[in-house]
Amino acid sequence: MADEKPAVLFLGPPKKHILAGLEEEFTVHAVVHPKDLADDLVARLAPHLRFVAVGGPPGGADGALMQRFGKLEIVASFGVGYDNIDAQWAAAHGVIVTNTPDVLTEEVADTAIGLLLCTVRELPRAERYLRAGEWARKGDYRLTASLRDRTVGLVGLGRIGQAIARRLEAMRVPVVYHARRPRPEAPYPYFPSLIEMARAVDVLLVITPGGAETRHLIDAKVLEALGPNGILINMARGSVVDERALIAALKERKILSAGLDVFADEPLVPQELIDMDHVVLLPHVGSASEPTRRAMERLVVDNLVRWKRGEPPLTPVPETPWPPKRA
Ligand code: 8YV
Repeated sequence: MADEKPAVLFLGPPKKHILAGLEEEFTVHAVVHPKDLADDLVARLAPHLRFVAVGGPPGGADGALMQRFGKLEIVASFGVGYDNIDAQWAAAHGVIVTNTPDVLTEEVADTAIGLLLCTVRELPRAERYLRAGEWARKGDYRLTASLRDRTVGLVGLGRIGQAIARRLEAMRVPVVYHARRPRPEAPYPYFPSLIEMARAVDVLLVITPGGAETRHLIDAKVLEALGPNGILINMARGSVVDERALIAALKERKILSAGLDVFADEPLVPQELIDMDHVVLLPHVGSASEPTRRAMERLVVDNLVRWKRGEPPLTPVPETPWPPKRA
C-alpha cells in the first residue's frame, strides 16, 4: 500500500532523478524554499519524519528547520559542498548528513581548467569578436596573456583541488597550494600563508569549501598581493571571495582579470561584473553535465534508501561519520 512508504521531505529546486528515485521508496513532500514550508505540513510530518533530501539552494537545512522534526535521522544533500546544511547542529543532535563527493570530482576539475584557459586566453571575448564580425572588419584579435609563464596557487587541496593539480601538472604548469593543513602526500609546495602565496603566484584558483570558516578569505589584501598581472579563478563558493573587493580590484586594475563560476548571491550577478568585458562569468556550471548530475542525484537517493533499509549511509560528511565516533 502506498501509505506504507515512509515520508521524505525534499527541499530545493525539483531534481528529476532524485524525485523519481525517492518516489519508488518514499512518499515525497517537495518544497522549493524552506521558508515556504507550511505549518500544517510540518505538523503532519513532525511526529514521524526521518528523512530529508536537499536538492541545493534555495533549499537548505539549518538547526531551526531540523529542530522542527524531532524524529529526523538523516539529511541527504545534493552537491559536494554542504554550506547550506548546518552539519555541526546535525552532529550535535545525532542527525546524519550526506553529500555527493567523488562522482563530480573530474567534471568540476575539467570545468576549472576550461574556465582558467578561457580567462587567461580571453577565449569567450575572442569568440564574441568573431561573432560581431570584427575579425573581418578590424583584423586579428589582440594578443593575450599566457598560461605558459604562470604558476597556479590552489586555495584548497581536497579531492577536486588534487584533480585540478593533476591536470595542471600534465599541462606543465607549476602548482603550489594553501590549505589549513599541509598534505604531506601532495607533491606541491605548501604555503601556510595565503598572502604569501598570493604574492608568489600569478593565478589564484579557489577550490575550498564555503561556510563561515572561509568567508571572504579572498579579500582586498589578498587581491593586492596577487598583483596587476594576477588572475583569480573561483570554483568554490561566492562567499569565499569578498565580491565588493574583487569588483574594486578589477576596476582599478589591481588584478588582471577573473574567471568566476560562483557568486555571493546566486543567481544574481552584480551588474558591474557583467559590464566588464575582461572577466569570464559562468552560471555555476562546475558539475553541470548530464551524466555527472545524474550520478549526484542517484547518490542522494542511494544514501536515503540505504539508511531506510538499515544499511550505513554511503557518503556521510566528516562532521557526522558513520559509524559515529565515540565521545
Ligand atoms: C552544484 C556544487 O551545482 O557540488 C557542489 O558543491 O556547487 C555543484 O556541484 C550545487 O550543489 C547545486 O546546488
